[in-house]
Amino acid sequence: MNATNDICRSWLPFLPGDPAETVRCAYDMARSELNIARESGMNLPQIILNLQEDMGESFRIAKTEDGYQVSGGEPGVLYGTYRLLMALYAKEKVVCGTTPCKPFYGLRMINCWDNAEGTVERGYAGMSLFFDGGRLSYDARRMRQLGRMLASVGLNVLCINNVNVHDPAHLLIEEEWLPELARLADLFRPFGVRLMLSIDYAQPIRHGIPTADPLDEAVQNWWKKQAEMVYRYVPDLAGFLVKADSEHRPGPFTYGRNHAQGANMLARALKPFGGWLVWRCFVYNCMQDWRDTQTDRPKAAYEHYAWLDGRFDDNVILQIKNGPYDFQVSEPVSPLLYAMPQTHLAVEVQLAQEYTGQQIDLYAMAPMWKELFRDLPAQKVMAVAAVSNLGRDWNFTGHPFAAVNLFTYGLMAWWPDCVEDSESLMRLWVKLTYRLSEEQENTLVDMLLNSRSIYAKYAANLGLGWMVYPHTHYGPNPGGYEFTPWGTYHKADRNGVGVDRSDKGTGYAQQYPEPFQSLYNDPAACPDELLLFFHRLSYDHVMKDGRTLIQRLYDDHFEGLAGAEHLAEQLATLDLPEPDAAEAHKRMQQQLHNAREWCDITNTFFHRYSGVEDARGRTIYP
Ligand code: GCW
Repeated sequence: MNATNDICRSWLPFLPGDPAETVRCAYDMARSELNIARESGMNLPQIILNLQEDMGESFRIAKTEDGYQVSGGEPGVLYGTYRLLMALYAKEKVVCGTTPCKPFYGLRMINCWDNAEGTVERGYAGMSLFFDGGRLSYDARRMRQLGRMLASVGLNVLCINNVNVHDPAHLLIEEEWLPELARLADLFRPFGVRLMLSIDYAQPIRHGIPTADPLDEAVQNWWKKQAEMVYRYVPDLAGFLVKADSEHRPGPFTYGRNHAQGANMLARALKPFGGWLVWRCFVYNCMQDWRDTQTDRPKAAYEHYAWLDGRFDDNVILQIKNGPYDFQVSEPVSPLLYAMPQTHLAVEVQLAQEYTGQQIDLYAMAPMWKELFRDLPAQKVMAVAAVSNLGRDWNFTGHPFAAVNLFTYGLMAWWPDCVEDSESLMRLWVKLTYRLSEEQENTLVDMLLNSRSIYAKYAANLGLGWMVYPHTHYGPNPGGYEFTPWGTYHKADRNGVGVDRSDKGTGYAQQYPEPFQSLYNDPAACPDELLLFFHRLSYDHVMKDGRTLIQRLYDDHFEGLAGAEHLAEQLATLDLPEPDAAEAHKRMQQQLHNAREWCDITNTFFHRYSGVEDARGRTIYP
């Protein structure tokens, strides 16, 4: 489908067309966006913009006699303008006050997993927005629209390339590609969005240096020289993002060095330019022998990093996935996030719905982040990153409702407390995106609110994960990961299912501080949604609600399927504009098929092992 001005609207339909092309700074962008809103017919009161450089990213909205005054720095004044416009359009209360609205996290990042040839790893919204045919290739108009979307929810860092740096994306930091990269950075600058680049740890080897050892002087000097060149073209680059010693990527382990030595070497090259070195902690043995019962993958990150606390330079940020495994539906918060009080940390979430329905099945994430932010040691984490759900599709996110995840992520990254009220956040997205009757608006909000638990019930209940097709990660394959080298086993057999990660098992629960350690260690205390993540239980184990484990497995799967059917009924009642309606309906048919497959296959799988009949006599296929 071709993108037209009307269609590329994300949640900003009151700003039709494109942000102005000639604008160079956030203050001018704010003025220009106000004009666009006025010209679109929005009935705006008088709005005065007051640039106060020292306010930086913060903004303050004050009521005046005839309207509002938005004060803020570069780009705060633009953030404030978008917030005000959105509140007025959605007819929500404008939050005015004397204290400036400040972001909780300094770096609010989007990580794109885009490859230079134009594909997107785990991308479900079409090809890359930034690359094609082995080079940087983008539509400047869409870049400005993306800048507008990101700034409207306060996101400020965009890493454009995959952490798996496949050739020729390594050229992004080489002179050949830098002029084009500089042009891209210019497009995002007026939105307060800074670019970031994923780099290949072993890049010096491509330049005749025989090693990538972080303690080697030639390696250190190469990175210094390279950083200096990159910053000559893009002086405000946010920094480098690195996946090292992870899933076959090169890293310091090859040279007998630890990750503080590796990260600090790169950080020192960036330091003179104010750049951050963001180092991912997704390090584990991806070549595990399934016969090996000593190794427990969720323990890996803590074992690799916790002891290094305090040894990282002050411009290093360790980026830790929200859970210890890998973006499964239900995971506890990674224990590493509690274990490094003297190190800058970022938490990484995944908007791309790799394990959560692939932008086909409905899955709104705010309720999940609510749990994450409730349990996160807030003062110790200084940045957030999200794996992007964006692509070249007409609406950026494939499923028109998947945009709610980018939207709520941005607001949450600004002010995590707001996820407490996931419902209002999602309602705001609905109001901004569609013009629905009150009843239909409530229906869509209800669908979004329930979508996660519905998906979890049919696809991954009680903390089970990995029952998917290997590699593609869509659809049920309960034994799919059991005998693979990925360390991802639920070990279902005729006696029970789950892994004992308590002090009597792998000891993973011991990596947590209290109160989490005791909570997770004891099956009687452990929350249901994490039960089989932490414990191995027999099918006749009696759950908190009095049902047996096997009955709960059956019930949840039937309820999940019924939930998906209800979502389809609800969708049918909505008057959505095209092409949203067609796109949402098409995907809903796929979701229904998927939910049925999950329900039937998983129930049959457990029935075959347990030999226990469903107490309610529903059909479980032999
Ligand atoms: O979950 C895995 C994904 C990989 C991804 C990796 C990571 C970019 O399946 O596609 O690689 O995580 O986060 O590095």
